[in-house]
Amino acid sequence: MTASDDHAALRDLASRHGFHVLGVTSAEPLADALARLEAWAAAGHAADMRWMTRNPPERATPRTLLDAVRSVVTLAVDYWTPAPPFEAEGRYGRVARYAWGRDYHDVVIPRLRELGAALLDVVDGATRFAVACDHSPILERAAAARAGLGFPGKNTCLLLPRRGSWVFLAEILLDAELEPTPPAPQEHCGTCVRCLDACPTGAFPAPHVLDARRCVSYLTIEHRGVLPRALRPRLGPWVFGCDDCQDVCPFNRFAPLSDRPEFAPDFGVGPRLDLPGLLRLRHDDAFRARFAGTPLLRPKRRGLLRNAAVAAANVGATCAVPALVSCATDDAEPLVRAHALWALGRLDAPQAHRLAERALARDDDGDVLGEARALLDDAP
Ligand code: B12
Ligand code: SF4
Ligand code: SF4
Repeated sequence: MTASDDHAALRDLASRHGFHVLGVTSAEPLADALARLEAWAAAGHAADMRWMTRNPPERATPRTLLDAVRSVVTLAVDYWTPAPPFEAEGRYGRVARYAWGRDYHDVVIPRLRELGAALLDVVDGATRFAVACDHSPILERAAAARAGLGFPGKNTCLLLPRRGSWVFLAEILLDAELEPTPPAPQEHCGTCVRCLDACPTGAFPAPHVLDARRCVSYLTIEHRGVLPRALRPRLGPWVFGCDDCQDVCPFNRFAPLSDRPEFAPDFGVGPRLDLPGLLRLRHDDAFRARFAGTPLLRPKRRGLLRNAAVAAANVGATCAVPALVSCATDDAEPLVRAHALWALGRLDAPQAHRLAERALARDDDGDVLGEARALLDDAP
């Protein structure tokens, strides 16, 4: 393949390695996106994700990942699979679609490496490549937008023509020059504001800007500490991630069915989790065994049980009261004890008050004591 390459041949090769969309952009820094990232970081919208704010120019410069980079191949993988509409039925918490099956990093990254090696065979002058998917310091949406894969929605997700946003993004950086793919057909959100209206926590201070401090996805996956008390009721049934701003997007009506079986519910936890069962996972080993190979390991047991306690209160899961009592009484993690107390305050107030008094007498963790005091202060 020559430098004035054949994009159709590249697309064919990518599709044989499991990638549904391919674009190419130059190795130039992503200047506009850098300005947006810097403004986002300066406004505090990155919350506690310090890796996002430590060195913005690095994330906007493809050379960070491969010194000799000359082209960036951007890729998208469909992950939409069908499922019945979510029903909490007074006992289930909700899982974001991207996490229904196997952890996408484990599925996508090995295929990226294989495709990278295949590109070395066919692209003239290519001798080295680097791969990126999610964790690497590169602004993936901005790189993909510049390669013409799609356009940024008001919900900040990259929307792909005829696909929508249910895609994972990934990149292969190459030390050979490839012709960039043309920009995507001019499409945009127009006057639509459905995602802004649908966000349960008001996490969009403006169109195209997400404040992670209020985002359910951030709070349930990345945030390590206590969930802000005022936002807890707004987390609704979400126990891991959130799809509200994508579920309402009209572009997502066109999402094709993913042909990757690994993303289907059968390969992971599926769209909902039994909250009493989750709250009974009282040891880290049992937690790791239950969620091995899925993205739900990320918040660790203490984070997921924290979320489960809040979701249990929000969906009125009185069937989870015995498990919550046990968590509030003797879970090894203060984070779990604190949120279990809060949830019991909504589901079984007399029991919660007894446990709050017990905590004040016996617990020594500041978060648990704070939760116990708040419960007793709020008591009628
Ligand atoms: C940090 C992060 C998060 C944070 C912050 C999200 C955010 N909106 O910034 C949290 C934890 C909240 C999060 C949530 C989710 N994430 Co996330 N996340 C990332 C990560 C690691 C970095 C994103 C980032 O740089 N944010 C900083 C802001 C400033 O940049 P940005 O949102 O990318 O916006 C850029 C462009 O869109 C452009 N831009 C933005 N607005 C406008 C407007 C105009 C007019 C123009 C021209 C350009 C433009 O400039 C921006 C700066 O580069 C990326 C992976 C990566 N390495 O890039 C995945 C990534 C963005 N996440 C992804 C996913 C799947 C999700 C969730 C759907 C998961 C879920 N269901 O819970 C949600 C979606 C929430 C949402 N509405 O964004 C996918 C998104 C795929 C897609 N189609 O867009 C990515 C790309 C991971 C991947 N490899 O597939 N995520
Ligand atoms: S993921 Fe949920 S909480 Fe976050 S911005 Fe979208 S709708 Fe709002
Ligand atoms: S819901 Fe409407 S405004 Fe939001 S991203 Fe989709 S098209 Fe754009």
